[in-house]
Amino acid sequence: MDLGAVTKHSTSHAKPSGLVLQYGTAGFRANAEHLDHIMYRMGLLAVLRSKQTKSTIGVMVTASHNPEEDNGVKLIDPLGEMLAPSWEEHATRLANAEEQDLQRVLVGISEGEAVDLQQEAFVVIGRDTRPSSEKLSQSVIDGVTVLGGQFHDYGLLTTPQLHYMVYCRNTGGRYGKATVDGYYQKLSKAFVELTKQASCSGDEHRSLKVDCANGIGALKLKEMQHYFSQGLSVELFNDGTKGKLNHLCGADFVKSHQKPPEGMEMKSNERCCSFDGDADRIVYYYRDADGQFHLIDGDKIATLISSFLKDLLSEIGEDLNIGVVQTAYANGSSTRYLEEVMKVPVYCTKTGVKHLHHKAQEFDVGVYFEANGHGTALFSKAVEVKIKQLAKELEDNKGKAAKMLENIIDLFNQAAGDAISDMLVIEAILAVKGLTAQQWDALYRDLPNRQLKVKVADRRVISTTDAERRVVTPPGLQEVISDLVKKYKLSRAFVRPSGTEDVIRVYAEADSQENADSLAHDVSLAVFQLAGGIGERPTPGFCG
Ligand code: NG1
Ligand code: ZN
Repeated sequence: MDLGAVTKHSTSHAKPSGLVLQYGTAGFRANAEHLDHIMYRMGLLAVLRSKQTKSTIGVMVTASHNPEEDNGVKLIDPLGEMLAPSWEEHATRLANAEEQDLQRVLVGISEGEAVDLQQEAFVVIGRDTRPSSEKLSQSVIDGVTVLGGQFHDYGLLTTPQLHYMVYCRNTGGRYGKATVDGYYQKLSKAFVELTKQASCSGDEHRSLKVDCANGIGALKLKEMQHYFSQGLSVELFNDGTKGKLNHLCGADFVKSHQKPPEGMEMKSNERCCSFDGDADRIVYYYRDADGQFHLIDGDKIATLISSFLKDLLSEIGEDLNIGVVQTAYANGSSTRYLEEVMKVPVYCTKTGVKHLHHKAQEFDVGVYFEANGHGTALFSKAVEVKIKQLAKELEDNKGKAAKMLENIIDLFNQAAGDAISDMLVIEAILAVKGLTAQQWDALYRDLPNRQLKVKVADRRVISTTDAERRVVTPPGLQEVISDLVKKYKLSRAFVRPSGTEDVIRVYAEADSQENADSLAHDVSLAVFQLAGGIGERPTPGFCG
C-alpha cells in the first residue's frame, strides 16, 4: 500500500472536518456536496475488500428514491449481495476518519481483516443519472487506482444491473455475460419464452405504461425494449427529458402518497407501474371505471409471484418448500392472505433488503419483497439443477411446469431486487394466467394505512426488537403505542429510526383510513414527546 499516495490524493478529496456519516441500510446517503471524500474512501475500501475476497467488488453511486440533490454510494459483495456487516463498520470508520487518521484507519482495517496486499483487486463501478454522479464516480476511481486496483467503469447503470455484473463476473460467466447486452439478452429470452407458453390463454397485444421517475430506468428500458417487444410494448413516462428525478413521480412517491405520478396519462383500467430513481423498486397501479386510484404494492407483487410459483412447484411435485419474507411494513391483509388462504409460511425481518435476502436464502424458493416494491425471488442451486433436469427430460405437464420455472429462474435477478426484471416476471405471470390488474388487485383488500416521519434530536434514542415491531427504548414508549393501538379495530402501529434519513418513521394501519391517520398521528405525538422531538409538533392531517 502506497500510503503516501493515499494521503496525497486525499487532499483533493478532503473530508469536511467534523462531518460524520453512517453506512446505513443502503450505504451512505447525503447531500451530494458532502460526499466527495466518501467516494474516494469507498474506492480505497473496495480495493481492500476485493483483495480479501479475491473477487470483483461493485461500487454503485446512487441515492435511489431520494431527491436529486442527494447522492450516495454502496459496495456490492462478490455474489451481488450487500456488503457484509463487519465491513459496513469499516466503511463508517474509514468515512469518518479525519485526514491525519486516514492512513492509520486504513492499515487497521487491512491488518484486522488479514488482507493480502499482494493480491490483485478488481472493482466495477456504476452510477445513476444524478448530475453529481459522474464526478463522484471519478472520485471512486481515484480511490481504486491509488491503491493499485484495476477497475471497469460501466457508467450509467441501474443498481440491479451492477449487482448482476458483479454476480456474473464472480461466477465465471455461468450466471450470464457481464455486459449490459448480456443482461438484456438473458432477461428478454426468458421473458419471450415464458409468454410464448401463455399464447394459449389469448393472444391480445400486451402494453404497459411505465413511470421511470426521470431516472436511469428510462434509459435502460429504452435500450432494452426492442429485445422483448414481441411479448410486451412499454410506453415510457417521466423519462428524464424534462422533469426532475423522483420529483412528484416514481415508486416511492406513488407508494407513500398513494396517488398517481405527475406526467402520466392514465385511462381507466390501464395497467401502469412506477420505478424508483435507480430502478430497484417497482409498484403497479390503475384507475377503475369510477376514476378511483388503486395501488398494487410490493406485498401484492409478492402474493402474485408466490402463488404462481407455488402452483408450478406443486405441479412438479418434488416437495420443494417455498417461503415469503416481508418486513413490518407489509400490509396486515397480505400476511393474513399468504398464511391463511395460500398456506405459505411468512417470515418478518428487519427493514433493508439484505435482511430479507438472507432469510429468503433459507428456502428452496424464497420470495421476498418490501411493501415499497423492492424484492425478487431466489432459487437454491439444488432446486435450479433439479428443475433444469426435469425440463430437459419430461414432455408432460410436469415438464411444462419445469420449463416455465426454468424461464422464471432466468428472468428473476437472483442478485438483487430489480424493477425491470420484476416487471417482466409480473407481465409474464399476468399473461400466462390471463389476469387483469383489477383481478390481481382483488386477491385481498389492503388495510388502510399511513406512514409518517418525526424529527428528533438523535434518532438512536429509539431502539427496537422483534423485527422492529416493538420499541425497547426510550422506556415507556412501547406501552403508550400499545395503548393507542387498542383504541382501534384491526389496528397495528410501530416506530423505528430510518436507516437512510435522519428521522423516526411511524407506521399505522386500522379498519378505516381515518382511523389509520388518527392512530399514526397519535403515535407521532408520543414519539415527539418521549423521544426528543425537534421542530414543529406533529399536527393532525400532517402527511410527513
Ligand atoms: P429506511 O429509511 O431505513 O426506512 C428505506 C426503506 C427501506 C429500504 C431502504 C433502502 C421504507 C419504510 N423504508 O429505509 O425499505 O428500501 O430505504 O432504500 O420503505
Ligand atoms: Zn432504489
